[in-house]
Amino acid sequence: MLTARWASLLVAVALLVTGRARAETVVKIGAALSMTGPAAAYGAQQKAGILAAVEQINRSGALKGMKLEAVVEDDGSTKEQGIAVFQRFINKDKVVAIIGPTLSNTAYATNPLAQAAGVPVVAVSNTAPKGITDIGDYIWRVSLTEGQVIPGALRRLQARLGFKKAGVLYGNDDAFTQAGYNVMKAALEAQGIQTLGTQTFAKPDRDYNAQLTALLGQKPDILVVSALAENAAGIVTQARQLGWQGPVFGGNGFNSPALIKNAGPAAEGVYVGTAWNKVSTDPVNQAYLAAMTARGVDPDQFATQAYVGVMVIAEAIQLSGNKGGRDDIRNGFLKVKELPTPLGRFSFLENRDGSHEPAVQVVKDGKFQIMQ
Ligand code: 1QQ
Repeated sequence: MLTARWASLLVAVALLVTGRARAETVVKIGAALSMTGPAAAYGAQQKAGILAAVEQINRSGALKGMKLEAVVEDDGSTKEQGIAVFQRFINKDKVVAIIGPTLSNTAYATNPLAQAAGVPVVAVSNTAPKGITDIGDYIWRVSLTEGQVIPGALRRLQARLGFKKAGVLYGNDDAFTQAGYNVMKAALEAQGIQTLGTQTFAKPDRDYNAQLTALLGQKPDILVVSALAENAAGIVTQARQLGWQGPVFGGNGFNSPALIKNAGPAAEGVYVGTAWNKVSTDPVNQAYLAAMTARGVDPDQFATQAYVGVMVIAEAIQLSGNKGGRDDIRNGFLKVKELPTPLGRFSFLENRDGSHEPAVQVVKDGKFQIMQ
């Protein structure tokens, strides 16, 4: 009788003969994403984008003899947890690249660790213009910065709506909301839009009535807000409750369907510059949408940017002669040019920030619609 040991040996021999047992080299990527805390609205979408891209690339066989594996960990939307996750990725999991962390605020604290260890980082949602890719030559970014999106979006919006006076509200305890505010302030000035008043809040705040009452009392034509999605929903809801019917222009924090879900009809008339034109008829975008739908995911900008983060890593591996080490990937990034992605043709700029065409969207009939 064939013993179990003999049977497994025979299977092993058969697999060797057919070549199927030849182990593929595993290329391990760490993803530090906010699954909990104030940025949790973005993390679930980012995870979905990463898993979809990893599965598609592995199935395509593009990385000959190699297989991508994503290790997803929760950065908790905080610097402290982000640092712990990065340390684990660098020293224990020995990943070859890191995607994330979700917030710029966290990235300021985590990315110097990766830079020092020579582990390439791909930021897929950090939009603070300064202090991210400046950290060093291992830090790269797919997400467009507020500086790349807001001035153009505000110009287009002013041409359409013709506003002249703004009330401004921003979060003063977060690197992204502060950086977004600085960009908004400069863009308003550059366009000759008068800022009647400026108010602040912090992430734990839930009541914005005092700030909104002060701003609305000055009779602005538009409210300009830099906030993460959770605060943004409360701000928009309370502004409508105070009788504000005018437009609200938000920064990147507003680019989440969580805003619409939580604010409901109050979100109608919210405008936001976005890195992703969801309705683009480009075949790469259409194929991406179909693949995500087949997985039961309705992707937002954050899912799409995370998906492109994995695509860019896979492209870098191929461009470095199908080598998947930390330096191979970093050196491969230097060669990524005009890569067709759902975000459009993607290239890295000399400062390692990303470059592609942005768009403007408006909440209409309960969903984001691209402003034509
Ligand atoms: C940042 C952001 C957030 C709104 C998205 C996660 O852009 O922290 O830079």
